[in-house]
Amino acid sequence: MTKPVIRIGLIGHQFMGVAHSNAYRNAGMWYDLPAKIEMKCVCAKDSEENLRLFAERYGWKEIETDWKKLVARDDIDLISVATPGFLHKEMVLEAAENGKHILCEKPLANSYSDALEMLAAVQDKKIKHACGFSYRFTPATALAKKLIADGRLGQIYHVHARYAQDWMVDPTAPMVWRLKKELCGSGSLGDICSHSIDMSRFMTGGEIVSLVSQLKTLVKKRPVSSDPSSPMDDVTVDDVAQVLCEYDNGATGCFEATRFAGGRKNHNCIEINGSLGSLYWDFEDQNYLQFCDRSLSPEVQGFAKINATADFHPYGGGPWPQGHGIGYADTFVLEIAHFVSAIAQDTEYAPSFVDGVKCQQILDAIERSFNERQWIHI
Ligand code: SOE
Repeated sequence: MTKPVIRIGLIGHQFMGVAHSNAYRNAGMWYDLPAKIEMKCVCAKDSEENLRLFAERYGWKEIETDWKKLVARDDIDLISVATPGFLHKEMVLEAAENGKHILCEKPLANSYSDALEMLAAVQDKKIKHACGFSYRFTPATALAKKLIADGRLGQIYHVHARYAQDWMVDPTAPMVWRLKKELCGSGSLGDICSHSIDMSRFMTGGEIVSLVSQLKTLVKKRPVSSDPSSPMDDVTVDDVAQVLCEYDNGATGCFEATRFAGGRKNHNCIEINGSLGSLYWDFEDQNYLQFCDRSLSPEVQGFAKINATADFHPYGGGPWPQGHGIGYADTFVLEIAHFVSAIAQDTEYAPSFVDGVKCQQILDAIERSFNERQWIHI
């Protein structure tokens, strides 16, 4: 039986555009998909010459400089939005209007109200929608979810998540779009705390019901460029976000997101403690899940370091035999393999825009709590 073809239009050709391109190009190689992926067209705000070089290198058949033309084409089935957050809403609304399936990078939008509008636009149409919380597609994080769902941690007491990087710790590092509120919505909060919030929902199934927060901009001005005589420009977002919260299942939570933690390169980690055990996962050691099983006799209790790469682990432990592991790019390959399969088989997909909106609601509450200096009940 011939497989249906899903024709992709990508918008954005920077870091996420490359991650999406690699995933569309390799998903069908690593996984036996129920559909064929056709990398039809890449669109970005760049010269035609640069776009052509990108298309050639990453495997796109055509180029387009006007995203509105791309989302209206009747030979495109799926739009991948890999642009800065300020563009997400208009692109998603237009793509939804044209009946396209949509994968939109995280965070879904630059505000909760925009995210709600985007969800409404896709819900009353027969289109599938995905929000790019790619870390869910790590065998070790999915194993954590399974162990919690199987009751191996018992009652969940604590969620403790820290997402720490250090690419902004140098105050002379020049201005980037991720530091301007009108472009990115928020700083570490939306960029990386969003992953921790989603991961805590994914692993525990719990929802945050109240929170209090602190947001801080540590370096308030940055040079516009690396040129020594460059003028300075204002940073208009948080550099660090810290949150205390409570979940609907009674658990307490603590989050920190910063890009000023010297030595932390992509230290996306989470620990979950329950009545029967604990889990710890760190992206910088992403193929392993640490699990403390309190049902064992005390003299042998402790964190066991599980190599989550065997074929009986979630997602088959990755595309290779046990022990070979996965990398950052593989989570996007798994994410897109699952999304394309959900489209071809008309099955449920998560994380969808519903998860994107839920995360945006928490981000909004975190900003309100800081601005109003009080606990916010969601
Ligand atoms: C920058 O902090 C960033 O690229 C995030 O935007 C990504 O979501 C994360 O996966 C890596 O770091």
